[in-house]
Amino acid sequence: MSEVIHVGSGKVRELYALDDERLLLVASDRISTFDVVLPTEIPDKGRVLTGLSAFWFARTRDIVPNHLLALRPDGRSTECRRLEMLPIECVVRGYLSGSGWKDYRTTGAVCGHTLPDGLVESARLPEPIFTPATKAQEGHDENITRDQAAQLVGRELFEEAERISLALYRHASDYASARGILIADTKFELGLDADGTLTLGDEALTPDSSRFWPADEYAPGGSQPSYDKQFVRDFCEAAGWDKEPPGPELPEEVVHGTRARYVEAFERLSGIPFAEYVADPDVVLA
Ligand code: Q0Z
Repeated sequence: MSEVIHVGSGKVRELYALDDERLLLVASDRISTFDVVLPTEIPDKGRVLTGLSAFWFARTRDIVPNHLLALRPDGRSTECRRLEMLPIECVVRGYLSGSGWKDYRTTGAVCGHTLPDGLVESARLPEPIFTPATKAQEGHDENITRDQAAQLVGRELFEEAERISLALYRHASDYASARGILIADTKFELGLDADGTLTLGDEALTPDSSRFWPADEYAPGGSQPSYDKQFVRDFCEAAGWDKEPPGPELPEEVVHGTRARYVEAFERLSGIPFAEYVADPDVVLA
């Protein structure tokens, strides 16, 4: 007789302990926008994110080992190796958006990277940059300098985390841009396994852990549409919602349009029909 113990909740995910070495990460169909979880679910969203993350884990093993042990047949649950997570978020930015744009506009730099003058919002950076952030218990993660991050994890681990994060981003962003999706920025969670090996955990290179933009609509000089959540944002804006909880219920056409965008991202990136993933999640690992 075994008990599964709930050990954590994210906005849209749950974490359970399977035993001393293993966790179960479950992705729900909940969706958040403007930092609020909406009352309406997007069917299959959790499966799409779990499948995409597993797809990337399988294809980045030569860059860094990862925590994935098995996909459950439900397609939304991942059995993973328990890691000792680093106390920093490993963010990589290839484009100037969100807090990166905000910091550049006010200081000309992001996390200690001084950038060229005259960059516009959403500009592609000359080189991708590693921009670590603190892990906030509540509220937003805060960008920190490379020296602050090195203080938190030690110089050697910091340099390895930076090298791995940049290599992952370069691999994934090249791959995705050839398939019509720009990965503007992304957040990795790295941890140490029992042997002290730096290992990729959590979810990786999904639209929930990254900014995905449609490549064919890319137009620097302003904000870009979100690949996955734009219908939801547009609806919320048009509904006049004040962005304080609770959020609005989504109408059927917004739910269906948004589900279609998630499935499209999965199929474009993996090259696998989503129905094949639902029938047998292990197809993304081949
Ligand atoms: C991931 C999170 C979620 C709430 C801890 N392999 C791992 N080893 C140790 N810790 C984690 C992982 Cl993935 C870990 N989170 C983020 C996920 C619900 C928080 F589904 N926290």
